[in-house]
Amino acid sequence: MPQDFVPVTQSLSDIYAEAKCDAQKKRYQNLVESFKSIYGVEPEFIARSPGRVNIIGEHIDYAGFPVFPMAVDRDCLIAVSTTSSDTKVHVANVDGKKYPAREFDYDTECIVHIDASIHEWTNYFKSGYKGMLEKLQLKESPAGMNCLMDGSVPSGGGMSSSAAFVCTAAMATMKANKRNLEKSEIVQIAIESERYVGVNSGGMDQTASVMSRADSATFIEFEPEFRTIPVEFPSTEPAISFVVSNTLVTADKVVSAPVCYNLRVVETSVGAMLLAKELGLLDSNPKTYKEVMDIYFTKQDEPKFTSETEQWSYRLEKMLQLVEKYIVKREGYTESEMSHAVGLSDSEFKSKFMSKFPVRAELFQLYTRAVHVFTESLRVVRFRDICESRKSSVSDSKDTFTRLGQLMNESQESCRDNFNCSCPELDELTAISRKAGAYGSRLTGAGWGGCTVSLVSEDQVETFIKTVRKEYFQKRFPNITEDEMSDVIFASRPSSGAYFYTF
Ligand code: NG1
Repeated sequence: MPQDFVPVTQSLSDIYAEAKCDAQKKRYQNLVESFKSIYGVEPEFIARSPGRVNIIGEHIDYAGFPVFPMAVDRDCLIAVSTTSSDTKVHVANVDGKKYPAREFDYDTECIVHIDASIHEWTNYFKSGYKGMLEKLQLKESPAGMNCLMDGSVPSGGGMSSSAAFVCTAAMATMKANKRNLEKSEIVQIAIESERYVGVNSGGMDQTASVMSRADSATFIEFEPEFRTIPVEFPSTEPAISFVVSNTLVTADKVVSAPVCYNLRVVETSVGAMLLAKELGLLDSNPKTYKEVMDIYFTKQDEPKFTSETEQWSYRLEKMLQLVEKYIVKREGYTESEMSHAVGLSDSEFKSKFMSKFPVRAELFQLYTRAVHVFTESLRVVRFRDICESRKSSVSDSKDTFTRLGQLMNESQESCRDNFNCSCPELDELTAISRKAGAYGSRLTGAGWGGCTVSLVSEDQVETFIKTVRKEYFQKRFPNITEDEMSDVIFASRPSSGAYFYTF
Protein backbone atom coordinates (compact mmCIF):
# COMPACT_ATOMS: atom_id res chain seq x y z
CA MET A 1 0.00 0.00 0.00
CA PRO A 2 1.44 3.42 -0.90
CA GLN A 3 1.81 5.74 2.07
CA ASP A 4 -0.94 8.26 2.39
CA PHE A 5 -0.03 11.45 4.24
CA VAL A 6 -2.05 14.62 4.67
CA PRO A 7 -1.12 16.73 1.63
CA VAL A 8 0.59 20.09 2.08
CA THR A 9 -0.31 22.91 -0.29
CA GLN A 10 0.19 26.60 -0.84
CA SER A 11 -2.74 26.86 -3.18
CA LEU A 12 -6.34 27.12 -2.03
CA SER A 13 -7.54 25.76 -5.36
CA ASP A 14 -6.16 22.36 -4.32
CA ILE A 15 -8.54 22.40 -1.38
CA TYR A 16 -11.67 24.19 -2.57
CA ALA A 17 -13.78 24.26 -5.71
CA GLU A 18 -12.91 27.13 -8.03
CA ALA A 19 -16.11 29.03 -7.22
CA LYS A 20 -15.32 29.07 -3.50
CA CYS A 21 -11.66 30.14 -3.71
CA ASP A 22 -12.19 33.91 -3.52
CA ALA A 23 -14.28 33.71 -0.37
CA GLN A 24 -11.82 31.26 1.18
CA LYS A 25 -8.89 33.51 0.31
CA LYS A 26 -10.49 36.31 2.34
CA ARG A 27 -11.17 33.91 5.18
CA TYR A 28 -7.58 32.68 5.28
CA GLN A 29 -6.24 36.25 5.11
CA ASN A 30 -8.50 37.25 7.94
CA LEU A 31 -7.32 34.30 9.99
CA VAL A 32 -3.67 35.22 9.43
CA GLU A 33 -4.29 38.91 10.28
CA SER A 34 -6.15 38.03 13.48
CA PHE A 35 -3.39 35.58 14.38
CA LYS A 36 -0.75 38.29 14.04
CA SER A 37 -2.73 40.76 16.10
CA ILE A 38 -3.34 38.23 18.91
CA TYR A 39 0.09 36.61 19.08
CA GLY A 40 2.34 39.21 17.46
CA VAL A 41 3.94 36.63 15.12
CA GLU A 42 3.10 35.02 11.79
CA PRO A 43 1.50 31.57 11.79
CA GLU A 44 3.76 28.83 10.41
CA PHE A 45 0.98 26.73 8.91
CA ILE A 46 -2.76 26.17 8.90
CA ALA A 47 -4.20 22.73 9.55
CA ARG A 48 -7.57 22.10 7.91
CA SER A 49 -10.09 19.30 8.19
CA PRO A 50 -13.69 19.44 6.93
CA GLY A 51 -17.11 18.54 8.29
CA ARG A 52 -19.07 15.83 6.61
CA VAL A 53 -22.57 14.98 5.65
CA ASN A 54 -23.53 11.37 5.84
CA ILE A 55 -25.49 10.49 2.73
CA ILE A 56 -26.71 7.18 4.11
CA GLY A 57 -25.79 4.71 6.86
CA GLU A 58 -26.75 6.17 10.23
CA HIS A 59 -25.72 4.71 13.58
CA ILE A 60 -24.18 1.64 12.05
CA ASP A 61 -20.50 2.57 12.18
CA TYR A 62 -20.23 1.46 15.79
CA ALA A 63 -21.97 -1.77 14.86
CA GLY A 64 -19.09 -2.31 12.45
CA PHE A 65 -21.02 -1.74 9.20
CA PRO A 66 -20.00 0.45 6.26
CA VAL A 67 -21.26 4.00 5.95
CA PHE A 68 -21.40 6.43 3.04
CA PRO A 69 -20.50 10.04 3.89
CA MET A 70 -18.95 12.84 1.89
CA ALA A 71 -16.86 15.76 3.14
CA VAL A 72 -18.34 19.22 2.75
CA ASP A 73 -16.54 22.49 2.13
CA ARG A 74 -17.34 23.76 5.63
CA ASP A 75 -14.27 23.10 7.71
CA CYS A 76 -12.14 23.72 10.75
CA LEU A 77 -8.94 25.74 10.34
CA ILE A 78 -6.27 26.05 13.00
CA ALA A 79 -3.42 28.47 12.35
CA VAL A 80 -0.33 27.61 14.38
CA SER A 81 3.01 29.03 15.42
CA THR A 82 5.38 27.10 17.63
CA THR A 83 8.09 27.72 20.17
CA SER A 84 10.67 25.50 21.78
CA SER A 85 11.17 27.83 24.75
CA ASP A 86 8.15 26.52 26.67
CA THR A 87 5.35 23.94 26.37
CA LYS A 88 2.38 26.27 26.84
CA VAL A 89 -0.54 25.97 24.47
CA HIS A 90 -2.72 29.00 23.69
CA VAL A 91 -6.01 28.31 21.96
CA ALA A 92 -8.09 31.20 20.63
CA ASN A 93 -11.01 31.44 18.23
CA VAL A 94 -11.83 34.08 15.61
CA ASP A 95 -15.19 34.25 17.35
CA GLY A 96 -13.68 35.17 20.68
CA LYS A 97 -16.99 36.25 22.20
CA LYS A 98 -18.61 32.87 21.82
CA TYR A 99 -15.42 30.89 22.29
CA PRO A 100 -13.11 32.65 24.78
CA ALA A 101 -9.36 32.12 24.53
CA ARG A 102 -7.80 29.57 26.88
CA GLU A 103 -4.35 28.36 27.69
CA PHE A 104 -2.94 25.24 29.28
CA ASP A 105 0.46 23.73 29.84
CA TYR A 106 1.72 20.29 28.93
CA ASP A 107 1.63 17.98 31.94
CA THR A 108 4.25 15.23 32.12
CA GLU A 109 1.83 12.94 34.01
CA CYS A 110 -1.37 13.14 31.98
CA ILE A 111 -0.37 15.37 28.98
CA VAL A 112 -3.40 17.53 29.66
CA HIS A 113 -6.30 17.17 32.04
CA ILE A 114 -9.72 17.11 30.36
CA ASP A 115 -12.83 17.55 32.46
CA ALA A 116 -15.54 15.93 30.33
CA SER A 117 -18.21 16.97 32.85
CA ILE A 118 -17.69 20.62 31.91
CA HIS A 119 -18.94 21.67 28.52
CA GLU A 120 -15.96 23.66 27.31
CA TRP A 121 -15.08 24.28 23.66
CA THR A 122 -11.35 23.72 24.07
CA ASN A 123 -11.97 20.18 25.37
CA TYR A 124 -12.07 19.12 21.72
CA PHE A 125 -8.72 20.74 21.08
CA LYS A 126 -7.27 19.10 24.17
CA SER A 127 -8.61 15.72 23.03
CA GLY A 128 -6.78 15.90 19.71
CA TYR A 129 -3.63 17.27 21.42
CA LYS A 130 -3.60 14.54 24.06
CA GLY A 131 -4.37 11.73 21.61
CA MET A 132 -1.61 12.83 19.26
CA LEU A 133 1.04 13.25 21.97
CA GLU A 134 0.17 9.87 23.47
CA LYS A 135 0.77 8.33 20.08
CA LEU A 136 3.95 10.26 19.29
CA GLN A 137 5.70 9.36 22.57
CA LEU A 138 8.19 12.20 22.10
CA LYS A 139 11.57 11.89 23.81
CA GLU A 140 11.82 15.68 24.08
CA SER A 141 9.23 18.10 25.53
CA PRO A 142 6.47 18.97 23.08
CA ALA A 143 6.51 22.33 21.32
CA GLY A 144 4.68 25.28 22.79
CA MET A 145 1.86 26.29 20.45
CA ASN A 146 -0.09 29.44 19.61
CA CYS A 147 -3.32 28.42 17.91
CA LEU A 148 -6.17 30.33 16.34
CA MET A 149 -9.21 28.47 15.14
CA ASP A 150 -11.80 29.39 12.56
CA GLY A 151 -14.61 26.86 12.22
CA SER A 152 -17.30 27.07 9.53
CA VAL A 153 -19.01 23.75 10.28
CA PRO A 154 -22.25 24.56 12.13
CA SER A 155 -21.86 23.15 15.65
CA GLY A 156 -24.38 20.67 17.01
CA GLY A 157 -25.73 20.42 13.49
CA GLY A 158 -24.96 16.83 12.62
CA MET A 159 -22.12 17.82 10.31
CA SER A 160 -19.37 16.68 12.62
CA SER A 161 -17.99 19.97 13.75
CA SER A 162 -16.53 18.17 16.75
CA ALA A 163 -14.76 15.50 14.72
CA ALA A 164 -13.43 18.14 12.32
CA PHE A 165 -12.09 20.06 15.33
CA VAL A 166 -10.49 17.01 16.98
CA CYS A 167 -8.89 15.89 13.69
CA THR A 168 -7.54 19.38 13.01
CA ALA A 169 -6.18 19.69 16.56
CA ALA A 170 -4.45 16.30 16.26
CA MET A 171 -2.94 17.32 12.90
CA ALA A 172 -1.85 20.70 14.25
CA THR A 173 -0.13 19.02 17.21
CA MET A 174 1.58 16.52 14.93
CA LYS A 175 2.99 19.16 12.60
CA ALA A 176 3.93 21.51 15.44
CA ASN A 177 6.10 18.67 16.75
CA LYS A 178 7.59 18.00 13.32
CA ARG A 179 6.21 14.53 12.90
CA ASN A 180 4.29 13.01 10.01
CA LEU A 181 1.83 10.17 10.45
CA GLU A 182 -0.32 8.61 7.76
CA LYS A 183 -3.91 9.74 7.40
CA SER A 184 -5.28 6.45 8.71
CA GLU A 185 -3.22 6.81 11.90
CA ILE A 186 -4.49 10.34 12.44
CA VAL A 187 -8.03 9.03 12.00
CA GLN A 188 -7.50 6.32 14.62
CA ILE A 189 -6.05 8.86 17.05
CA ALA A 190 -8.98 11.23 16.49
CA ILE A 191 -11.52 8.43 17.01
CA GLU A 192 -9.88 7.40 20.27
CA SER A 193 -9.42 10.95 21.47
CA GLU A 194 -13.00 12.09 20.95
CA ARG A 195 -13.85 9.54 23.60
CA TYR A 196 -12.02 11.75 26.13
CA VAL A 197 -14.92 14.18 25.92
CA GLY A 198 -17.35 11.49 27.05
CA VAL A 199 -18.89 10.24 23.80
CA ASN A 200 -18.46 6.63 22.77
CA SER A 201 -17.80 7.71 19.23
CA GLY A 202 -18.02 5.62 16.07
CA GLY A 203 -15.39 6.21 13.39
CA MET A 204 -17.30 7.64 10.47
CA ASP A 205 -16.80 11.36 11.00
CA GLN A 206 -13.08 11.38 11.59
CA THR A 207 -12.54 9.09 8.61
CA ALA A 208 -14.69 11.21 6.31
CA SER A 209 -13.03 14.38 7.53
CA VAL A 210 -9.45 13.25 6.96
CA MET A 211 -9.67 10.75 4.09
CA SER A 212 -12.31 12.21 1.73
CA ARG A 213 -11.55 13.04 -1.88
CA ALA A 214 -13.09 15.88 -3.83
CA ASP A 215 -15.98 14.79 -6.09
CA SER A 216 -16.54 11.44 -4.35
CA ALA A 217 -18.43 10.08 -1.42
CA THR A 218 -16.54 7.52 0.65
CA PHE A 219 -17.66 3.98 1.36
CA ILE A 220 -16.02 3.32 4.71
CA GLU A 221 -15.56 -0.24 5.91
CA PHE A 222 -14.48 -0.80 9.50
CA GLU A 223 -14.36 -4.58 9.80
CA PRO A 224 -12.68 -6.95 9.25
CA GLU A 225 -10.30 -4.22 8.08
CA PHE A 226 -10.45 -0.48 7.92
CA ARG A 227 -10.83 0.45 4.24
CA THR A 228 -12.06 3.53 2.40
CA ILE A 229 -13.33 3.36 -1.16
CA PRO A 230 -14.09 6.61 -3.01
CA VAL A 231 -17.38 6.29 -4.90
CA GLU A 232 -18.50 8.80 -7.49
CA PHE A 233 -22.16 9.67 -7.82
CA PRO A 234 -23.89 8.54 -11.00
CA SER A 235 -23.63 11.00 -13.84
CA THR A 236 -27.23 11.98 -14.31
CA GLU A 237 -28.81 14.68 -16.43
CA PRO A 238 -29.42 17.04 -14.58
CA ALA A 239 -26.65 16.31 -12.10
CA ILE A 240 -27.18 15.02 -8.59
CA SER A 241 -27.03 17.58 -5.84
CA PHE A 242 -27.32 17.35 -2.08
CA VAL A 243 -28.85 20.11 -0.01
CA VAL A 244 -28.07 20.30 3.69
CA SER A 245 -30.63 22.02 5.94
CA ASN A 246 -30.26 22.61 9.63
CA THR A 247 -33.40 22.20 11.78
CA LEU A 248 -31.80 24.64 14.20
CA VAL A 249 -32.55 22.23 16.98
CA THR A 250 -29.15 21.89 18.61
CA ALA A 251 -28.35 18.36 19.57
CA ASP A 252 -25.65 18.40 22.17
CA LYS A 253 -24.32 14.88 21.99
CA VAL A 254 -22.29 15.11 25.17
CA VAL A 255 -25.19 16.34 27.30
CA SER A 256 -27.77 13.92 25.88
CA ALA A 257 -25.36 10.98 25.52
CA PRO A 258 -26.62 8.90 28.49
CA VAL A 259 -30.14 8.66 27.04
CA CYS A 260 -29.34 9.01 23.35
CA TYR A 261 -26.01 8.25 21.71
CA ASN A 262 -24.27 6.16 24.38
CA LEU A 263 -27.50 4.31 25.09
CA ARG A 264 -27.78 3.32 21.42
CA VAL A 265 -24.19 2.07 21.49
CA VAL A 266 -25.06 -0.09 24.51
CA GLU A 267 -28.32 -1.37 22.99
CA THR A 268 -26.45 -2.29 19.84
CA SER A 269 -23.54 -4.00 21.61
CA VAL A 270 -25.76 -5.95 24.00
CA GLY A 271 -27.93 -7.04 21.05
CA ALA A 272 -24.80 -8.33 19.30
CA MET A 273 -23.79 -10.33 22.36
CA LEU A 274 -27.28 -11.74 22.75
CA LEU A 275 -27.35 -12.88 19.14
CA ALA A 276 -23.85 -14.35 19.47
CA LYS A 277 -24.97 -16.31 22.53
CA GLU A 278 -28.06 -17.65 20.78
CA LEU A 279 -25.96 -18.68 17.78
CA GLY A 280 -23.33 -20.37 19.95
CA LEU A 281 -20.59 -17.91 18.92
CA LEU A 282 -19.63 -16.46 22.29
CA ASP A 283 -16.29 -18.29 22.29
CA SER A 284 -15.09 -16.01 19.51
CA ASN A 285 -16.06 -13.00 21.63
CA PRO A 286 -17.64 -10.85 18.89
CA LYS A 287 -18.24 -7.26 19.98
CA THR A 288 -20.34 -5.88 17.16
CA TYR A 289 -23.16 -7.09 14.94
CA LYS A 290 -20.73 -7.09 12.03
CA GLU A 291 -18.35 -9.40 13.89
CA VAL A 292 -21.26 -11.69 14.76
CA MET A 293 -22.24 -11.77 11.10
CA ASP A 294 -18.69 -12.48 9.88
CA ILE A 295 -18.13 -15.28 12.37
CA TYR A 296 -21.55 -16.80 11.75
CA PHE A 297 -20.93 -17.03 8.00
CA THR A 298 -17.52 -18.65 8.32
CA LYS A 299 -19.49 -21.69 9.51
CA GLN A 300 -22.28 -21.64 6.90
CA ASP A 301 -22.61 -23.05 3.42
CA GLU A 302 -23.38 -20.17 1.14
CA PRO A 303 -24.38 -19.90 -2.50
CA LYS A 304 -21.82 -18.64 -5.03
CA PHE A 305 -22.05 -14.86 -5.24
CA THR A 306 -21.44 -12.92 -8.41
CA SER A 307 -20.83 -9.61 -6.68
CA GLU A 308 -20.00 -8.06 -3.32
CA THR A 309 -23.48 -6.53 -3.24
CA GLU A 310 -25.09 -9.92 -3.70
CA GLN A 311 -23.10 -11.34 -0.81
CA TRP A 312 -23.86 -8.39 1.45
CA SER A 313 -27.58 -8.62 0.65
CA TYR A 314 -27.74 -12.35 1.26
CA ARG A 315 -25.95 -12.11 4.58
CA LEU A 316 -27.78 -9.06 5.89
CA GLU A 317 -31.18 -10.52 5.03
CA LYS A 318 -30.25 -13.72 6.80
CA MET A 319 -29.17 -11.71 9.84
CA LEU A 320 -32.55 -9.99 9.88
CA GLN A 321 -34.21 -13.39 10.08
CA LEU A 322 -31.98 -14.30 13.01
CA VAL A 323 -32.90 -11.06 14.76
CA GLU A 324 -36.61 -11.91 14.32
CA LYS A 325 -36.02 -15.31 15.81
CA TYR A 326 -33.71 -14.56 18.71
CA ILE A 327 -34.30 -11.02 19.94
CA VAL A 328 -37.68 -11.95 21.29
CA LYS A 329 -38.74 -9.22 23.72
CA ARG A 330 -40.27 -6.66 21.39
CA GLU A 331 -41.26 -4.31 24.23
CA GLY A 332 -37.63 -4.02 25.38
CA TYR A 333 -35.38 -5.52 28.05
CA THR A 334 -34.67 -4.35 31.58
CA GLU A 335 -31.03 -4.33 32.66
CA SER A 336 -31.40 -7.57 34.56
CA GLU A 337 -33.27 -9.23 31.67
CA MET A 338 -30.36 -8.29 29.44
CA SER A 339 -27.70 -9.63 31.78
CA HIS A 340 -29.67 -12.85 32.09
CA ALA A 341 -30.12 -13.08 28.31
CA VAL A 342 -26.39 -12.74 27.63
CA GLY A 343 -25.40 -15.04 30.50
CA LEU A 344 -23.62 -12.53 32.73
CA SER A 345 -24.14 -11.72 36.40
CA ASP A 346 -25.62 -8.30 37.10
CA SER A 347 -22.27 -6.95 38.21
CA GLU A 348 -20.39 -8.45 35.26
CA PHE A 349 -22.98 -6.93 32.96
CA LYS A 350 -22.68 -3.53 34.60
CA SER A 351 -18.95 -3.47 34.31
CA LYS A 352 -18.96 -4.68 30.69
CA PHE A 353 -21.67 -2.45 29.29
CA MET A 354 -22.76 0.23 31.71
CA SER A 355 -19.68 1.59 33.40
CA LYS A 356 -17.45 3.07 30.71
CA PHE A 357 -19.85 5.79 29.60
CA PRO A 358 -22.89 7.18 31.40
CA VAL A 359 -26.13 5.45 30.29
CA ARG A 360 -29.69 5.71 31.61
CA ALA A 361 -32.82 3.74 30.61
CA GLU A 362 -35.64 1.67 32.08
CA LEU A 363 -36.08 -0.49 29.01
CA PHE A 364 -33.42 -1.20 26.39
CA GLN A 365 -34.75 -1.59 22.84
CA LEU A 366 -32.58 -4.35 21.44
CA TYR A 367 -34.99 -5.52 18.75
CA THR A 368 -35.85 -2.29 16.94
CA ARG A 369 -32.22 -1.12 17.10
CA ALA A 370 -31.10 -4.39 15.49
CA VAL A 371 -33.73 -4.09 12.76
CA HIS A 372 -32.43 -0.62 12.02
CA VAL A 373 -28.78 -1.71 11.93
CA PHE A 374 -29.33 -4.51 9.42
CA THR A 375 -31.85 -2.72 7.18
CA GLU A 376 -29.75 0.44 7.15
CA SER A 377 -26.66 -1.58 6.21
CA LEU A 378 -28.62 -3.08 3.34
CA ARG A 379 -29.57 0.40 2.18
CA VAL A 380 -25.92 1.53 2.23
CA VAL A 381 -24.87 -1.41 0.12
CA ARG A 382 -27.71 -0.81 -2.36
CA PHE A 383 -26.96 2.90 -2.54
CA ARG A 384 -23.32 2.24 -3.36
CA ASP A 385 -24.33 -0.35 -5.91
CA ILE A 386 -26.60 2.10 -7.73
CA CYS A 387 -23.82 4.70 -7.76
CA GLU A 388 -21.24 2.27 -9.10
CA SER A 389 -23.41 0.55 -11.63
CA ARG A 390 -24.76 3.80 -13.06
CA LYS A 391 -21.59 5.78 -13.22
CA SER A 392 -21.98 6.59 -16.87
CA SER A 393 -25.54 5.72 -17.90
CA VAL A 394 -27.16 9.10 -18.30
CA SER A 395 -30.27 7.68 -19.97
CA ASP A 396 -32.17 6.52 -16.89
CA SER A 397 -31.50 9.55 -14.70
CA LYS A 398 -35.03 9.78 -13.37
CA ASP A 399 -34.94 6.17 -12.25
CA THR A 400 -31.55 6.71 -10.59
CA PHE A 401 -32.86 9.71 -8.66
CA THR A 402 -35.97 7.82 -7.62
CA ARG A 403 -34.13 4.75 -6.41
CA LEU A 404 -31.48 6.65 -4.48
CA GLY A 405 -34.14 8.92 -3.03
CA GLN A 406 -36.27 6.02 -1.92
CA LEU A 407 -33.37 4.50 0.00
CA MET A 408 -32.83 7.82 1.76
CA ASN A 409 -36.53 8.09 2.64
CA GLU A 410 -36.54 4.55 4.01
CA SER A 411 -33.50 5.41 6.08
CA GLN A 412 -35.34 8.38 7.61
CA GLU A 413 -38.32 6.17 8.45
CA SER A 414 -36.11 3.62 10.15
CA CYS A 415 -34.19 6.30 12.07
CA ARG A 416 -37.54 7.66 13.25
CA ASP A 417 -39.36 4.43 14.05
CA ASN A 418 -36.67 1.86 14.85
CA PHE A 419 -33.77 3.89 16.13
CA ASN A 420 -35.76 6.79 17.61
CA CYS A 421 -33.06 9.27 16.68
CA SER A 422 -35.26 11.67 14.75
CA CYS A 423 -37.32 14.50 16.32
CA PRO A 424 -40.46 16.40 15.26
CA GLU A 425 -38.45 19.13 13.52
CA LEU A 426 -36.42 16.60 11.52
CA ASP A 427 -39.62 14.80 10.55
CA GLU A 428 -41.19 18.06 9.47
CA LEU A 429 -38.17 19.33 7.57
CA THR A 430 -37.74 16.08 5.66
CA ALA A 431 -41.47 16.05 4.79
CA ILE A 432 -41.31 19.67 3.59
CA SER A 433 -38.19 18.84 1.59
CA ARG A 434 -39.89 15.96 -0.21
CA LYS A 435 -42.87 18.18 -1.02
CA ALA A 436 -40.47 20.82 -2.28
CA GLY A 437 -39.07 18.39 -4.85
CA ALA A 438 -36.41 16.31 -3.10
CA TYR A 439 -36.28 12.71 -4.29
CA GLY A 440 -35.16 11.69 -0.84
CA SER A 441 -34.63 13.45 2.46
CA ARG A 442 -33.29 12.20 5.74
CA LEU A 443 -31.59 13.25 8.92
CA THR A 444 -27.82 13.14 8.77
CA GLY A 445 -25.45 12.47 11.65
CA ALA A 446 -26.53 11.41 15.08
CA GLY A 447 -29.97 13.02 14.81
CA TRP A 448 -32.19 14.26 17.68
CA GLY A 449 -31.86 17.62 15.95
CA GLY A 450 -29.18 18.90 13.63
CA CYS A 451 -29.28 18.61 9.87
CA THR A 452 -31.11 16.89 7.07
CA VAL A 453 -29.67 15.95 3.70
CA SER A 454 -31.89 16.00 0.63
CA LEU A 455 -31.30 14.60 -2.82
CA VAL A 456 -32.27 17.23 -5.38
CA SER A 457 -31.63 17.50 -9.10
CA GLU A 458 -29.24 20.34 -9.76
CA ASP A 459 -31.65 22.37 -11.89
CA GLN A 460 -34.16 22.34 -9.01
CA VAL A 461 -31.80 23.41 -6.22
CA GLU A 462 -32.72 27.10 -6.27
CA THR A 463 -36.48 26.54 -6.27
CA PHE A 464 -36.08 23.84 -3.65
CA ILE A 465 -34.13 26.09 -1.30
CA LYS A 466 -36.62 28.91 -1.81
CA THR A 467 -39.56 26.69 -0.89
CA VAL A 468 -37.90 25.16 2.16
CA ARG A 469 -36.86 28.61 3.37
CA LYS A 470 -40.46 29.73 3.17
CA GLU A 471 -42.11 26.60 4.53
CA TYR A 472 -39.72 25.77 7.36
CA PHE A 473 -37.36 28.59 8.25
CA GLN A 474 -39.48 31.70 7.72
CA LYS A 475 -42.43 30.08 9.50
CA ARG A 476 -40.45 28.98 12.51
CA PHE A 477 -37.89 31.76 12.63
CA PRO A 478 -39.52 34.87 11.16
CA ASN A 479 -36.60 37.06 12.22
CA ILE A 480 -33.90 35.00 10.57
CA THR A 481 -31.46 37.16 8.56
CA GLU A 482 -30.21 36.50 5.02
CA ASP A 483 -26.74 35.79 6.38
CA GLU A 484 -28.04 33.26 8.87
CA MET A 485 -30.16 31.69 6.17
CA SER A 486 -27.16 30.93 3.95
CA ASP A 487 -25.69 29.02 6.86
CA VAL A 488 -28.75 26.88 7.57
CA ILE A 489 -29.63 25.69 4.09
CA PHE A 490 -27.14 25.20 1.29
CA ALA A 491 -26.20 22.86 -1.51
CA SER A 492 -22.96 20.98 -1.06
CA ARG A 493 -20.62 19.17 -3.40
CA PRO A 494 -18.33 16.41 -2.13
CA SER A 495 -15.19 18.22 -0.98
CA SER A 496 -11.59 17.22 -0.29
CA GLY A 497 -10.40 15.87 3.06
CA ALA A 498 -7.61 17.09 5.34
CA TYR A 499 -4.88 19.47 4.21
CA PHE A 500 -2.02 21.53 5.57
CA TYR A 501 -1.77 25.00 4.10
CA THR A 502 1.62 26.67 4.24
CA PHE A 503 2.87 30.07 3.18
P1 NG1 B 1 -22.41 13.26 14.67
O1 NG1 B 1 -23.01 13.44 16.00
O2 NG1 B 1 -23.28 13.72 13.59
O3 NG1 B 1 -21.06 13.85 14.59
C1 NG1 B 1 -22.34 10.67 15.39
C2 NG1 B 1 -21.06 9.85 15.49
C3 NG1 B 1 -20.81 9.01 14.22
C4 NG1 B 1 -22.04 8.20 13.87
C5 NG1 B 1 -23.26 9.14 13.82
C6 NG1 B 1 -24.55 8.41 13.55
C7 NG1 B 1 -19.24 10.86 16.76
C8 NG1 B 1 -18.07 11.74 16.72
N1 NG1 B 1 -19.92 10.74 15.65
O4 NG1 B 1 -22.20 11.67 14.42
O5 NG1 B 1 -19.69 8.18 14.41
O6 NG1 B 1 -22.23 7.16 14.79
O7 NG1 B 1 -23.43 9.85 15.04
O8 NG1 B 1 -24.51 7.77 12.34
O9 NG1 B 1 -19.55 10.28 17.80
